[in-house]
Amino acid sequence: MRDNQHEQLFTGLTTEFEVPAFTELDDEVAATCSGGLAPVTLYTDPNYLGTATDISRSDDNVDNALFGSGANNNTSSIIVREGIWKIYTDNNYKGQSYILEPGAYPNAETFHLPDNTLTAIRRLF
Ligand SMILES: [Ca+2]
Ligand SMILES: [Ca+2]
Repeated sequence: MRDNQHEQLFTGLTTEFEVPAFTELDDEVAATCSGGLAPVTLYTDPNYLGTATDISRSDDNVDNALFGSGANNNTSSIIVREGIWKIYTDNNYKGQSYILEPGAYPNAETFHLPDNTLTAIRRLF
């Protein structure tokens, strides 16, 4: 995605929080997913499979703080249980980004970063 396209997307999201692709996190999904009850769980495979990494606070490089988790540059699905979070392709909250609200994001298309690129995540609210 080009930078100006991204800026347009970001502006639209921050003003209206229109996130067309994500699905509501229902009890059935929550009950079948691995991982704990952290605000966010990152999964290395689509559909909440693979290695789960619980995120409880902002992290400018998921590879540093969660060494061995496999989340860095391998996240392919995400569950957000609470809060508004922004995800980034690069460390220190840089690169492409996308804002997530509570919900279930079963693949990279739904969280709008290229697959296997997520490196940083910041809680906004
Ligand atoms: Ca992956
Ligand atoms: Ca990355």
